[in-house]
Amino acid sequence: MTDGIEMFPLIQRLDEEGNLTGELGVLSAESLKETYTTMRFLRTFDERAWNLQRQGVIGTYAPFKGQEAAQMGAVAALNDSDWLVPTYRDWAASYLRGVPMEHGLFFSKGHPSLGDIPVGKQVLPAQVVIAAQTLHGVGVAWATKLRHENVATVVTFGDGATSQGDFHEAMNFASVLEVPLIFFCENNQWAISVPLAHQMHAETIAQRSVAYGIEGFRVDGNDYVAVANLMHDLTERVRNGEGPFLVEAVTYRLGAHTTADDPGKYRGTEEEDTWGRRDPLLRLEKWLRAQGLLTDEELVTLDAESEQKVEEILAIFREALSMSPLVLFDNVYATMPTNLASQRAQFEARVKEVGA
Ligand SMILES: Cc1ncc(C[n+]2csc(CCOP(=O)(O)OP(=O)(O)O)c2C)c(N)n1
Repeated sequence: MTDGIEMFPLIQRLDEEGNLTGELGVLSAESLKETYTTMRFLRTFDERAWNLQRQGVIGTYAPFKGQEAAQMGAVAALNDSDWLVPTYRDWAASYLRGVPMEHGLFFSKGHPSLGDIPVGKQVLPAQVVIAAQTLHGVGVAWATKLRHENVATVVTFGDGATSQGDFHEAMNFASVLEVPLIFFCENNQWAISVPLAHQMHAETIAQRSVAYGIEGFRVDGNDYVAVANLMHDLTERVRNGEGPFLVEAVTYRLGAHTTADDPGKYRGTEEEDTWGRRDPLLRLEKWLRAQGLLTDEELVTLDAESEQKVEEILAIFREALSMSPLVLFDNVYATMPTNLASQRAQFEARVKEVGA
């Protein structure tokens, strides 16, 4: 049997003790401080979103705590004309591409603005159907190739998505068509309650690339320095027509699958503690402190600023909730069919009656 771990050794540049084991590469100490600031804000947002669900303010929410470095690294090298095709947990990646953070809350609330991508931002709305976006990613990348646009597309998905037929069709199609696409798997070890070992008999997801005749990579997904540098290289290479590629970012979902899940039912605290020590924020924090670039006082300021930003997002979100429920009928048909028009009229009467 092929030894996937030997064939695809884990690429790492910053270890969990915060020691550099490789070069900073395309990154600088200043840029890493900025990255850490953004990560800290994203963590604050994610934890607040969890609490908002508990308070009944939003519906089901899929936290990304622990996956910040993977998601931020996945898009680190993209420029304005490149595309991101994300899944439902990718609020950090989408935010960096210009999707306002309140969209994560709209999505949980079923708010009609959940898919309103700002004009000019090359991001698809979050996908819930597991692995479906891998096919959309191929479509986007193929379109850019046919138009000779010379742009890169990154499609993100979980380890569970690689057990779906869509993923394999997408890999095959992308490879045959040689599209400028990077398949970016956030291997967070669990597909809800199903561990990776119960999903596949292979040792790594990266080795799946071999079957499709493309190059694969396995990177420490909690190491922003490694992920960002790898994605920088691969983005350049897909622009040069060398793609597609498969990246397995080995990470961990530190929290529950969603706010409707209890991981205590299927995994132990020992595993969670081990991965807790590999937290992407911790290692970056350790490195920045060792460089004299981060102090306790600055952390207090960063937290206050993060809280302030989250409050601003919440204000926008609350304002958006005052929208009439009748907007559910907008943007479906250019000309509304009569049966829908009659349903709208009934609903409007009911809304008036109950005063919603
Ligand atoms: C086609 C399809 N089948 C089943 C589901 C139900 N479902 C929601 S999340 C999930 C697990 C996905 O795991 P993974 O791809 O590893 O992503 P993660 O949630 O860990 O980020 C499943 C099976 C779904 N959304 N779509």
